[in-house]
Amino acid sequence: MKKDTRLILAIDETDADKAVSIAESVTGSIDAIKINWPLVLSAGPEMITRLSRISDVICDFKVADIPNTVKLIVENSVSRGACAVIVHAFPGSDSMRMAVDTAASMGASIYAVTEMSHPGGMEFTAPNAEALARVGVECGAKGFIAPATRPDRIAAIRAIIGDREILSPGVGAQGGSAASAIRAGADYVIAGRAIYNAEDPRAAAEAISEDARSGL
Ligand code: NUP
Repeated sequence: MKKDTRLILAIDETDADKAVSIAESVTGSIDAIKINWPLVLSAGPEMITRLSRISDVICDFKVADIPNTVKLIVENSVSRGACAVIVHAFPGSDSMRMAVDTAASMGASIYAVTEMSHPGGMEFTAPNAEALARVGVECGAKGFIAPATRPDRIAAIRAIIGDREILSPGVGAQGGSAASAIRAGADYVIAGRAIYNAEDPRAAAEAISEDARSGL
């Protein structure tokens, strides 16, 4: 994955052609595209392949399952063109290790969710975020998801994971600041609605990326 703009676009736009045209319009202004269930369910898993011709694609499937099911989901995502898959750490180290080993055998990477960015993330993920990060470190995750809405928590996760990567969602629509997230230790910020709902997605992406880089 490039590390030029420090910005990952979350495309939760559910219209396939619109999603592709937004992806094309922001080429060069983002480092990767993250897709999630809304687009895959509405436009089909071939969207992974279609978007992977435009940019690196991270599948945010937040996989939380037994090792065999994790393996099948990661294999399928990577064989369709994903360079990385996001998984939950709470199913435990056997599931996490299976995710990491499966991705690694195909030249891809795994990112593990720690504390989630929405208010409900305080209920269950926040009290367990450090332990979730430790599972990811022990099992070889390439990086972690930590909330731009709570930059102090990015710093807390950074203290546990050393130089592994942090991708930070919650910028824009959820109220987080790109500069603060990067300043707290994130490598990349993730933004969705603030870009794909903007009148000029490219200009919106460039503004967020500039803000992110100002935090370096
Ligand atoms: O903690 C998380 N928060 C979060 O928003 C973990 C995530 N993976 N996400 C995802 O990031 C969320 O599912 C969505 O795809 C994107 C944020 O989108 P937006 O709030 O910028 O529109």
